[in-house]
Amino acid sequence: MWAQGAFLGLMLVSGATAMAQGIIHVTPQQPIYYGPNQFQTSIDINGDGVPDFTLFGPAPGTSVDNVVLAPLGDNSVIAIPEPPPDLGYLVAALNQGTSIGSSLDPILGAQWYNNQTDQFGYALIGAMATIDNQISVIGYFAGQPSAYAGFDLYYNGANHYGWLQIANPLPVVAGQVVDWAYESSANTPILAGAGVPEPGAAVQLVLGLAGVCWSGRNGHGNQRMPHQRRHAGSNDRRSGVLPGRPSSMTATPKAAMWARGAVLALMLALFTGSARAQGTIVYVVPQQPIYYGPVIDQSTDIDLNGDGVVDYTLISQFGETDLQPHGQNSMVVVPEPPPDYGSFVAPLVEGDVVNPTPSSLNPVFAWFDSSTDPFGYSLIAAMNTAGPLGYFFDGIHYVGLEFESGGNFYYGWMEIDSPSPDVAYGQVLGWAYETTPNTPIPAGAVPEPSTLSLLLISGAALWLVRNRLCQSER
Ligand SMILES: [Ca+2]
Ligand SMILES: [Ca+2]
Repeated sequence: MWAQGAFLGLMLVSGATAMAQGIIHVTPQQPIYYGPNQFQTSIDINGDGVPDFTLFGPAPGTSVDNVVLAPLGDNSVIAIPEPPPDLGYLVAALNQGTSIGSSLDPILGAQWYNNQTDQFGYALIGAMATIDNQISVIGYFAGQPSAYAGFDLYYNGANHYGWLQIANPLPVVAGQVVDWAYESSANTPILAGAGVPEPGAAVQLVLGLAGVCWSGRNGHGNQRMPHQRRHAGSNDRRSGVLPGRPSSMTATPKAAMWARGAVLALMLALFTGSARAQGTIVYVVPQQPIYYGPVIDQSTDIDLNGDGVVDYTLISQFGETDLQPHGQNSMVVVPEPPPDYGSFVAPLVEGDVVNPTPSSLNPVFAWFDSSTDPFGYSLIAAMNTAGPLGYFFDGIHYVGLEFESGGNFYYGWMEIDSPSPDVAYGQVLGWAYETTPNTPIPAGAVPEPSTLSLLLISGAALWLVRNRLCQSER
């Protein structure tokens, strides 16, 4: 609220005309997460102190896990009636660029929904139910990294159209309201996603070098990846020595990510020998996002060092996600005290040094022991009737790793983003390991060669890659 006020204040100062008529864009100060758990969040679109929509779940009296959006007052949201015999409405998930206005002709089957439209007073973002042991999900947002809900904000006796961006990348009903915008001019249509300010100069600088040749060519970039992989010497993920740490994967366009992979490949090819001699850290960002969630029956094999031998498997099964080490590999866990069995993966914070004695970090930490563990894996996060289980909620955590390769043991870390405070889902952002055996590594640490050589290396590599790829583009 405060930030929003400050933002509006800034706009008043810097662009009074834009304020008088135009699109107002708002990024909430606190992330607005949702999941099929008890919660209620009021959204005040225009920051006037009057809530305009309520996001909550599960709706009272319903037997499924659902999340709904209720328009308050005279506000409305674009929704699609459920097919008979079901009752109710589903919030429409619009693509970027969809026109939101009084006429909804271009949006098949959709209509404006307000709290007088039916007996419920809300439309579903999504719902999950277990039918014959199978999870069934309804709603239009599940599995969409970015989609828009269109709304009509009614104030000063007029309609003001706008959009809410929702990120719900997994096929579950859990996600986040990212931001929103609305037309301050009455009765003026808005395009979904329109009105977001250009990224700041600093961000463009960071991305600029890598993206200089490939921006806007995401589709082509993907096609060339197999060729580049041969240079990287790894199957399907990038590995290498990174000069810096990305603040977030999602903040980096795919093209820039890909370019970085190319840079890493070259850096590895050219400088691996000397880097190894110093003892160094290899940092890996997976090429494909590794998501996990409570209702996805899937496993993801993780080959930390790209040698073709799977080191860990991330197992998502009904209700929980687990980490399974292979061979003599292990990770830092919190063993459950008897009479309970098993363990939870320990949530290391940045800077915790992964070392032979995890209890030095916390007395309850220990290495996972597959010779005595009854399951063979450790729990990352789960949801059950008692609530959330495990430690991977509410932000970034690290897993401390010890893995074996070629008869030697190496320490490493894995970074996991678990955005929700109580819904067990998230993403493995990346991992790193020490290339010198038996050498402790601080969680979150990435390679730090000497500044000068780093600059030379990255400059040379970037130049080479740029030229190579720009030429091949022609
Ligand atoms: Ca309001
Ligand atoms: Ca491996």
